[in-house]
Amino acid sequence: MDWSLPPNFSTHGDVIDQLFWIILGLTGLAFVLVEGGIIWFLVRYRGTPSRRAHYTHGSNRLEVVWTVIPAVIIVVLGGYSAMVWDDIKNENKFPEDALEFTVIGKQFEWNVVYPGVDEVLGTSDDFEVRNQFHFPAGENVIVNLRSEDVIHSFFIPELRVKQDAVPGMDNIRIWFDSREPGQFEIACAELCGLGHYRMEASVTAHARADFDAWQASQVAENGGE
Ligand SMILES: [Cu+2]
Repeated sequence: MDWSLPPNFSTHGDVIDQLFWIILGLTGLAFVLVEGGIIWFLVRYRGTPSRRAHYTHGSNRLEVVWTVIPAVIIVVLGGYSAMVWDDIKNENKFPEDALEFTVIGKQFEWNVVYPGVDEVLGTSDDFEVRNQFHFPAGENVIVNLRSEDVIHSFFIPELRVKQDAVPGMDNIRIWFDSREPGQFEIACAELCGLGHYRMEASVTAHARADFDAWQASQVAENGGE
């Protein structure tokens, strides 16, 4: 059984995974220390007829130590997480050379609007494909995420990208890349109705030449519309 994280294909996934493992390590260590302490105290100070109970006011020094250490860890982790978040989510830092798509979630499918050969959305050669998201690997991708009805969540684990699509919010944008070609899926990660379980789309990161060939085949099929 593969219990670890799914393989990471995206550039920004490295630092997300690093944060994940740091937090898991710290919380895991705290878990072992606390549970170990509970068991040790249970055994060490178990009831013994010959020993009387002892009343203590505790130790100020100990309490300061075990309050300050977690507080410092949380502030450092919070600051670091905020920096990572800003690098990935801040639209002012989005790459300028990205290829843009629009993905529209609705009960219960994902429709992808492609910019077409001119690579500009909103022009006459745009075309739409249902439940298939194709894009070139090794290039930056921006997705304008929309919803037609209820809240859906656009989740591609291998690309470390997850974002809610919210009806009425027409300004949600996310960027990511896939460093290598690969085959993934978008699983809707927000319970959105009875058909939620079947709301999935295939995701293909192609080598550039393969993406161009796929796009040409789509344009031919749709009569250039
Ligand atoms: Cu959904």
